Amino acid sequence: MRNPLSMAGYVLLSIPFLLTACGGGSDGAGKWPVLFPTPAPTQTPPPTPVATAQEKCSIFAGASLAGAALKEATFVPAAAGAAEYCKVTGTLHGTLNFEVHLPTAWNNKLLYAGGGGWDGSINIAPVSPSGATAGYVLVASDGGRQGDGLDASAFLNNPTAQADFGYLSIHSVNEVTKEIVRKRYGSDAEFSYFEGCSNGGREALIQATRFPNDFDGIVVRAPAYSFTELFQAFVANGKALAAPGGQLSDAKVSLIGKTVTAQCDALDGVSDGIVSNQEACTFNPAVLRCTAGDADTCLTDPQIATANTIYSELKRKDGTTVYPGWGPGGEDQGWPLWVTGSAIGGTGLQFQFGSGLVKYWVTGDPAFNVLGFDPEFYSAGLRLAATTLDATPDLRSFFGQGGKMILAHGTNDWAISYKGSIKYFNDVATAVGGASTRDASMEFFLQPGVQHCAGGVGPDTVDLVDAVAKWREAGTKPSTQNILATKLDSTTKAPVLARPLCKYPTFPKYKGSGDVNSADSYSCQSS
Ligand SMILES: [Ca+2]
Repeated sequence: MRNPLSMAGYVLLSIPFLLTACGGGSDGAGKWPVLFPTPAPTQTPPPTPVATAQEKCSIFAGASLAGAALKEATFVPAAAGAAEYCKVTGTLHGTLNFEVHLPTAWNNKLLYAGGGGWDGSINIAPVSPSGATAGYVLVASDGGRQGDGLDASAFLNNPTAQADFGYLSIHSVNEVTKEIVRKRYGSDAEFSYFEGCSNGGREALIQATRFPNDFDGIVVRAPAYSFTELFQAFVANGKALAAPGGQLSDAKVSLIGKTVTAQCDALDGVSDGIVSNQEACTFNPAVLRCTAGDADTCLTDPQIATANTIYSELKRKDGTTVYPGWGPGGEDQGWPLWVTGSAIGGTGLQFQFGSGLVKYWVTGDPAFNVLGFDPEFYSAGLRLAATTLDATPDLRSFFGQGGKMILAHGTNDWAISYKGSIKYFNDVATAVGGASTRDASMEFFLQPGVQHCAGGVGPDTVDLVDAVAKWREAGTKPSTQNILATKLDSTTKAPVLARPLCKYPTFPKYKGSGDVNSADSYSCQSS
């Protein structure tokens, strides 16, 4: 479907206009010499009118393109420092919705922003600051279902929804977006990037492994790359909390958080409230055991058991590891939302997500008692779910096409453990033929004191889209780019502290002097 104001339409409309201007028309060719005496003056034809950015936007409204039904096409003028762009929305097979932003001042590149939770809505705001400001075509989608990001009921006996959420939606929408880009700009994106956190980090790794040619560079933040293993750990933590006496009040959680900070903060050379030497931080909840009755200043044995479940590896009956467990730090900020649920007046998000997988994907029973779930009894169902949901560490094809990957994870993440990312990073080395092969195309950064995707006491703002683009386009490894992680004031958005972003396994260590909030006062060290 073409709009009459498209470029082609202008050319057709302008022919009669040219003839009229030259005095031509129906008088016949014989009169032309009269109109053009010798020597003929130089004739400058009127310029071919160029469609405005608004007109180039409007052609997408209601159009069918590459199997997608496009809906809205809205021209959004520049405002509050944001450049003007064309917002296009659309849907594939009625249930997979997407949104594309086409900037008028395009940098010839594309950035796909990953989703979160069980998706259900579109969040097109990139995590990295340059994603929104550098002129990228932005793309985002809803994973193939609509509604609350905690609700997995759409996946019950629904292979289309399962496949879209599991591995297909990003690739499908990306194919449509390529056509939109060609139509809008007359050329393909020179480079395409993907950035996602949480489930969006899983999507990033699914793309890299299943569709290795879709993106030139991928930023993977706090990835839920193994839904089935992570969610088994969620259920195990929920069972521990639900055991008699196993729940933890906010006062107890605060006690744990403060104890960890007191024990580990100075291991990085400065008591600034941020535990940066995470590797050296060990915490045994039993040090808080009550000796004279239950009180807010101590933990009972069932409460210690809950904490130990969370901090320990989750193992099968045969002793093999399902999930590496969580490291200590930031409990007082993360547990009320993710673990105990006090921040949301009910069940923690961990158990809610775990319940969704058990009820709607593995057992197929919405009434299933998740506290009674035995993963080993349902091992076949979990394995089947893993074939749709989980990413492998085999990045050979992605690396082979020149793809570059940055993996980053906050050490105070109480949704997804940074230890899972360490495991993934190690597994990639095995899968691609060694650490040196991996390190030529992938770098990994821990983010001290950062909670899930953002927030926490640590510096949580870091531009990894800019970093991966420099790596892919200029060959500069992120670890040589002097990347800073900053913490922004929640109101003014001004940086209040900065640290060097340190490549795993190093951490920012205080030099012993200088402003504790300045990155110059730190260097990346491994001990
Ligand atoms: Ca510290």
